[in-house]
Amino acid sequence: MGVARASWTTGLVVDGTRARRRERTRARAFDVGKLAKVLRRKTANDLARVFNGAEKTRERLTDVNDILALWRASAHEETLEELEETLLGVDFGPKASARVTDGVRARVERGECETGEDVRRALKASIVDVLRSAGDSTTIGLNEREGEPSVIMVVGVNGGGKTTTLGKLSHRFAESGAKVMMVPGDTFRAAAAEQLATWAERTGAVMSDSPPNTKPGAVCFKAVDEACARGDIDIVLADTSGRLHNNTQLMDELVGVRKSISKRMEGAPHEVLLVLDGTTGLNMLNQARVFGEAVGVTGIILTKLDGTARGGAVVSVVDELGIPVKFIGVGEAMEDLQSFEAESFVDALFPEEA
Ligand SMILES: Nc1nc2c(ncn2[C@@H]2O[C@H](COP(=O)(O)OP(=O)(O)O)[C@@H](O)[C@H]2O)c(=O)[nH]1
Ligand SMILES: [Mg+2]
Repeated sequence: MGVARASWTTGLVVDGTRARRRERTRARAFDVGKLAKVLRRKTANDLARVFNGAEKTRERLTDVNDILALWRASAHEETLEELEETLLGVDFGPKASARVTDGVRARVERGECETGEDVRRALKASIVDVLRSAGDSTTIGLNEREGEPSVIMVVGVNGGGKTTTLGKLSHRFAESGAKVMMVPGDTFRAAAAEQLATWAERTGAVMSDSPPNTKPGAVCFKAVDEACARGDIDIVLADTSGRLHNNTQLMDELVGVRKSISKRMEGAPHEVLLVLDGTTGLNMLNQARVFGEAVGVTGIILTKLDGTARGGAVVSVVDELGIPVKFIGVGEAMEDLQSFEAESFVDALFPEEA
């Protein structure tokens, strides 16, 4: 991996016609399957960061150890109720807490839980079941048509972390050898394009450019057009507005942006990622539903898990919306975006006792 990656990255900074032609050849050779594999492999290395990111939620969950220390299979109902309470305390929400606890109860009743440690394993397995029920978290949809870029649209309310996440995604794609174009589709906030341009510079991405006062749909249409014409772009990352004068207007605009992208490229966008602020816990659910219905969200990115004891909301969001979490944000730095893998996440919440 090291050598291939190095040559990719080098290709991103050289300029001039020959270099560009070379990049184009590389872009064609760019292998979607390979990228998916890289993203998956990264997951394993991510555990430590997830671990730190989930610290506050984990602290709150140490109650589980105390509860399980008193485990007696003959009096399990009471313990299961206490477990459910603990899950509620980290924002699993009533529905997901009940579903997880039911999963544990089923395992207990099948005779799989003799000891407290067995129950702990059952609890973790039950949470993993819920997290996996919404589909595959570990892959992202990419364009499989040769020579064409993949288009990823990022949506969510203001302040949730969209633009920052775009920067982190750009970094991650660049690390995997992809050439990225960023699209300033948030035309509502004056400083949004500048913020995105800073991220583009920092991560070696191309920034698409539109004349002032271009409508967001047209900004995105033109960007996809430009990416196709250049021939060296692998991933187009489109930022969008998180606030307009009212919600209906915002949703109409996002639907319009989506349509403009599809109009320029059949099958695009290949992913519509919804960025949700993890610190808002269960409050994010309604918001998520509105976006989900309007623009057909294909994956969730939960940000700011580093600053919250409400990390359990991940489970609730997946359960309620049936949409997989694909990445989590665990800090403000470029590296602080982690692939979401159910088992690693649950291991981070319930580490093995030393
Ligand atoms: N601690 C922490 N802060 C984050 C994370 N993601 C974004 N932020 C911060 O949240 C604030 C809003 O982010 P921004 O990307 O501008 O949100 P947008 O309005 O949705 O585009 C910024 O101060 C970011 O640095 C994260 O995962 N952890
Ligand atoms: Mg923004």
